[in-house]
Amino acid sequence: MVSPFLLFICFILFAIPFPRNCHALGNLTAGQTLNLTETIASATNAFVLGFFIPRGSPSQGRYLGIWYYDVPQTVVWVANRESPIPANDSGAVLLLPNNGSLSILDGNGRKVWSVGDLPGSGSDAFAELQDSGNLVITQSNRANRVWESFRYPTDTFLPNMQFIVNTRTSESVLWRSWKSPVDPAPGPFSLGLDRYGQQLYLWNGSVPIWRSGPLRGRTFTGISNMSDFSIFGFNPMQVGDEYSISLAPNFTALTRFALEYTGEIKEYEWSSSNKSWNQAWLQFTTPCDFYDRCGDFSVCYQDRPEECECLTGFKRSSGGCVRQRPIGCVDKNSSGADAGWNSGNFEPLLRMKPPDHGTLNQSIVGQEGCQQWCLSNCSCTAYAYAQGMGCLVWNEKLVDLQQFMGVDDGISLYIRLDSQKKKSPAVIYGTTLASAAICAVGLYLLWRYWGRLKSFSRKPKVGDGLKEAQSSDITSLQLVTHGSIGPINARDEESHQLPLIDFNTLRAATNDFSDANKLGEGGFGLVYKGKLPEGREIAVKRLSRSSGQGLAEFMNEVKLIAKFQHRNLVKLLACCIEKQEKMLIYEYMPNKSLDAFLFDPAFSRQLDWEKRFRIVQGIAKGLLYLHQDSRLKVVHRDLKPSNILLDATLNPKISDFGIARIFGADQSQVNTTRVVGTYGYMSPEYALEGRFSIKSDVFSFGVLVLEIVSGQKMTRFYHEELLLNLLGYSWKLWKEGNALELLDPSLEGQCSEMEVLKCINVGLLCVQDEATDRPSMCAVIQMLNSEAANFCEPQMPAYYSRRRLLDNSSSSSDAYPIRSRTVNGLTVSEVNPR
Ligand SMILES: *[C@@H]1O[C@H](CO)[C@@H](O)[C@H](O)[C@H]1NC(C)=O
Ligand SMILES: *[C@@H]1O[C@H](CO)[C@@H](O)[C@H](O)[C@H]1NC(C)=O
Ligand SMILES: *[C@@H]1O[C@H](CO)[C@@H](O)[C@H](O)[C@H]1NC(C)=O
Ligand SMILES: *[C@@H]1O[C@H](CO)[C@@H](O)[C@H](O)[C@H]1NC(C)=O
Ligand SMILES: *[C@@H]1O[C@H](CO)[C@@H](O)[C@H](O)[C@H]1NC(C)=O
Ligand SMILES: *[C@@H]1O[C@H](CO)[C@@H](O)[C@H](O)[C@H]1NC(C)=O
Ligand SMILES: *[C@@H]1O[C@H](CO)[C@@H](O)[C@H](O)[C@H]1NC(C)=O
Ligand SMILES: *[C@@H]1O[C@H](CO)[C@@H](O)[C@H](O)[C@H]1NC(C)=O
Ligand SMILES: *[C@@H]1O[C@H](CO)[C@@H](O)[C@H](O)[C@H]1NC(C)=O
Ligand SMILES: *[C@@H]1O[C@H](CO)[C@@H](O)[C@H](O)[C@H]1NC(C)=O
Ligand SMILES: *[C@@H]1O[C@H](CO)[C@@H](O)[C@H](O)[C@H]1NC(C)=O
Ligand SMILES: CC(=O)N[C@H]1CO[C@H](CO)[C@@H](O)[C@@H]1O
Repeated sequence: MVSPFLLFICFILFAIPFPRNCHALGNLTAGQTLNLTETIASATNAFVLGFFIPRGSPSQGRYLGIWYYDVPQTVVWVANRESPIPANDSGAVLLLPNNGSLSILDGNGRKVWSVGDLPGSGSDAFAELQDSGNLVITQSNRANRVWESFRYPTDTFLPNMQFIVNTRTSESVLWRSWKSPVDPAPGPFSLGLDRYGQQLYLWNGSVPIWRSGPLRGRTFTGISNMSDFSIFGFNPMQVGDEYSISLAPNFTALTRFALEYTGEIKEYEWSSSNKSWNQAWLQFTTPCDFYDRCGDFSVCYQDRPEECECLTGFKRSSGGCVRQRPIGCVDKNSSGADAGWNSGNFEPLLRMKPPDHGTLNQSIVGQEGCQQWCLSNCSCTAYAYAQGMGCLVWNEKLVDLQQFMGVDDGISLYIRLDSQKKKSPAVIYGTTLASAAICAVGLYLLWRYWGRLKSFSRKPKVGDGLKEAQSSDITSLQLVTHGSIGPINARDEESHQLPLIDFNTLRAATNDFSDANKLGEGGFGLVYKGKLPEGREIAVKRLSRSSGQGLAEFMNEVKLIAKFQHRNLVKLLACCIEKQEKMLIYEYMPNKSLDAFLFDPAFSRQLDWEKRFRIVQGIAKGLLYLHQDSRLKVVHRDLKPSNILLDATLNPKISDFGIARIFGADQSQVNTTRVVGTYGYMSPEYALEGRFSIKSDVFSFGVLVLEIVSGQKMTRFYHEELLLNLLGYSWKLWKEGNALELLDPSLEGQCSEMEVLKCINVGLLCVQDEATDRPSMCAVIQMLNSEAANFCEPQMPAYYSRRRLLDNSSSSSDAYPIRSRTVNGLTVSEVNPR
């Protein structure tokens, strides 16, 4: 007698839950079947379609599913979720008939599941699993798409999928969780766009438990720190009645968003070194993320002990808060006269998740217009305006309010106050910046970063002197004319608001700009370490007063950085414009800049290979964001180790945008007669001919990579015997197959040869002489992430051959045929085009 338990074990051992490579058909044509052990693989073996048994399933029923070819047991789609093939049925097949629909037939030929009505005689019906993971049924020689699995997802959102809602019929494509880890049947949780197409909701049954907030540009306003987890963002699109949101194209990382059976949405990234999925993001990070945690007119604060607090002018009641006094607004009567009109009295709340049930009007442009729209209706309780989102107004209750912690998170929400609390509009939109702005920006900063301090009122009051200087306010000071800054067009102007901070606060913070507090010199100014009275450390960049050109650079930097949100770009916290002084206040980086580590023998050991590789990847991501993923196309022009700051975890941040240039969408190259940059990092076409493009930054990036690998400073390294600079020397070693000799000796024995070679290869491709030969940052990131080590063979790097030519005529020990000139005693050098 064999015990049933042993039988069960044998069954588990011998059943192949995920058949693979048994018989990988490429596709199904009309009349073909797929049996229980056969599979269909996509063209480049990214995904597999076949029958599987969920691991640990007690019933051992079989499901038709799609899973990753290379990644064990990660099912991304299930067909017959509710009707598994019983374990004792070995005769079931998937059939693509000549007529009828794609069906699963059990051993007795009964239809268990079917999709896609093939009209007429579907003799050329064709089912194909695409490399995106999409199972597509076509007809009429593949011209006519009858059905695709991406329209009928289960619990996984893949990079090429779209969130879709039909704005006419309100039908939405829904993701539905599994019932349990072993049962693919639909569970209670579903995810999809709401009927207005504004935002994603997660429902438990029919009750919303989470929402994303509407999109602003490419990020969701209701998700905290979103730029950290998705540098590519999401793209909205309207085609006919269909509104869709997709991940930006060319999203290459092996990643997926899964709606877990627990109701959590998790983003996973595949780590090929760990051979495991790493959780990259989770939608519930604080209790405030749960839908409507606090009730009506009540804000959820994740950092306060009370958590839920009423809005100003509201008092606690059951189910949230209620208005203490009526709003005091009389609707315009039919003749349009506005007797008793409430003329606009709003309290701003920063970094807010937009409340639910807003009405979005994207044709209203500008905050003023949005406010007017709200004022024109007495039932309007709040409004919010942001570029890339439009004007949102709320006409009833405000529910699901939350204030975020991240500086760039959320939007500014303007809550309508009752008329008794009226404040002078002059304070809110005062044109005299000086008094309003300067007197209490300290308070503002206090609130902004230390809102927890009990001694301060719960929320910032306009009367506290809070003043958000928008970039338009700065320009209205007429410090600078628009034309001199670059092609910023009005459409691109973000409504990002940047606080002003007053000069005396900064003077106190930096100990009167003492030498002891000096951190270094950047383009056009000195940088000081400062400490605000409350203890926060800041870095203050003070523009040298003498440099006339500095002003344009200053405005350039303010405008640029205020718009950026990326973990690999340094964050601008505030600025100061007072009398002759122009200062930028940044987050303070305790680890200073990359060159302080890399080129100092005492510290370079701290940068082991893993850290260096992460730094290379971080810089690449930051640069990609500048080149194509922010709303602007920006060429940095001065990428070098001293402009790469390192935070406490050695995460790199690109800084110093003093000479960065914004490119118009259709501009790919600019000619200039004023070449500014740093000796050693400028591409030849820029240094010699004044032409620059994003490929000039790619060149500088290549130099940086070679410096990071070798630990050698470009401008210091010169091989006396070979008469070669760092680029030429690297290329020579590469050509001879000795590239590993370039590696910093302090790294020996502790790193992956493949990664090192990959970096050197990428570095050499980036420093090629011809700009068009250099890869884009997008391609660089793909190469850095790829498993292969060999890409294109790099051509001879820039400056290599020129050096050779010069050898005969010159015995200068300069590595370059460029004469540098220091401007204002700073690290910026200028080269005149020839
Ligand atoms: C279908 O799959 C077969 C391999 O089974 C392959 O030879 C053929 O090219 C595929 N057809 C198409 C249109 O992809
Ligand atoms: C499926 O078909 C292949 C050949 O096409 C055959 O070798 C295999 O045994 C079949 N499997 C089942 C379960 O029928
Ligand atoms: C599978 O087992 C069930 C009962 O356990 C039985 O009713 C059914 O006929 C069996 N099917 C096959 C194909 O043997
Ligand atoms: C499909 O074709 C089969 C024979 O080829 C026929 O028996 C069946 O009725 C057809 N079904 C439909 C829906 O046309
Ligand atoms: C979903 O709803 C059910 C009851 O309707 C409840 O028991 C469960 O806790 C809810 N789950 C979540 C995550 O909200
Ligand atoms: C690999 O796993 C370890 C621990 O499980 C983790 O600390 C590390 O970050 C992972 N590495 C990657 C590249 O994900
Ligand atoms: C509208 O208000 C004006 C001014 O208060 C008043 O003269 C007029 O009669 C009102 N019209 C109506 C229809 O109430
Ligand atoms: C949006 O605002 C414009 C201009 O104020 C107005 O004409 C339009 O009717 C509004 N759209 C909606 C849907 O309210
Ligand atoms: C105010 O808004 C409400 C809700 O959207 C709407 O029903 C009402 O007609 C609006 N009133 C006016 C005067 O526009
Ligand atoms: C977002 O970032 C801020 C500071 O950068 C941090 O305090 C907060 O915890 C982060 N929030 C989430 C959800 O990660
Ligand atoms: C830049 O100069 C090159 C020649 O050096 C010329 O072909 C090109 O048109 C110029 N581009 C612009 C934008 O002026
Ligand atoms: C670099 C890269 O892969 N670019 C591709 C991005 O996607 C568009 C369209 O989807 C392709 O045309 C590009 O080649």
